[in-house]
Amino acid sequence: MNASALSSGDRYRSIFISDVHLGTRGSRADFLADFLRRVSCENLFLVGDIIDGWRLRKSWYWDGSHDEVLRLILRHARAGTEVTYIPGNHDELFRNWLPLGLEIAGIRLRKEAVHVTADDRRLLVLHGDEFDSVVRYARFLALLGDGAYSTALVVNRWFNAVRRHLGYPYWSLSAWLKRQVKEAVKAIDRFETALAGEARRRGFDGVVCGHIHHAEMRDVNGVLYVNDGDWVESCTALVEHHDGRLELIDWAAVNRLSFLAPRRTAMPEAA
Ligand SMILES: [Mn+2]
Repeated sequence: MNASALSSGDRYRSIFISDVHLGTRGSRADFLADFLRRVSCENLFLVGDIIDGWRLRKSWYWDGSHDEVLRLILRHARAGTEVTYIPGNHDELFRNWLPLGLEIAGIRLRKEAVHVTADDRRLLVLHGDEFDSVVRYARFLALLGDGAYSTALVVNRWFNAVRRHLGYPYWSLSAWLKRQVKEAVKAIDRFETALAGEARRRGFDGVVCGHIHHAEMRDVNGVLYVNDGDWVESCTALVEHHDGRLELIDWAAVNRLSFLAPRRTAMPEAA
């Protein structure tokens, strides 16, 4: 056992996180730093889109909490945690380095990984953008929570009041949104089915992925599908307990963190 003694907080066998999008203003790096400071694990899987390299070219946002996330990952690695970084489509510049079999500061770079749980389940770990062709609308659902929908109905009323005033016929924003949501739900289902199917074809008991910013753990035709979510629209991680039990943690909900609160840009603590 080489669980890192980094923190007096919760100790897990494994932790899976993805879609942190460091380098963008939307990243809740402050919440993730808080999480990483308070947990320890033997295996840490970074399941893609940790750093947002696409946006790096256009706009760039970085503050102390983004630094802190990288520092904490390195500290976990130094404390004995096996860290595996699977690049996603937003940090795909790292994919160019995959053939080198690169290992930086104890962090292994892999296109995908295999994880065997304590209760002997073989899991395929990959980001998931390879299956994008089936999931075009999924981002929409993540953006459209219940609150957004009721707001949309109010907006719809005003919108149509203006249209009426200008002599245009009624156009139902809510019906349009409902159609979009239905498409998004179908797209997420296609994504989940495709990834579970891939795991089954290759003889795995399950698959762990990210990419669509939609945390989920469910059985898909006898194969376990797990999506560890994101740290932009929600704050979710997948953890494996020491007996192999898998659990999705909603860090924002557990700690009552508000997404409306200003981002904390606290200076990193002394190492
Ligand atoms: Mn992605």
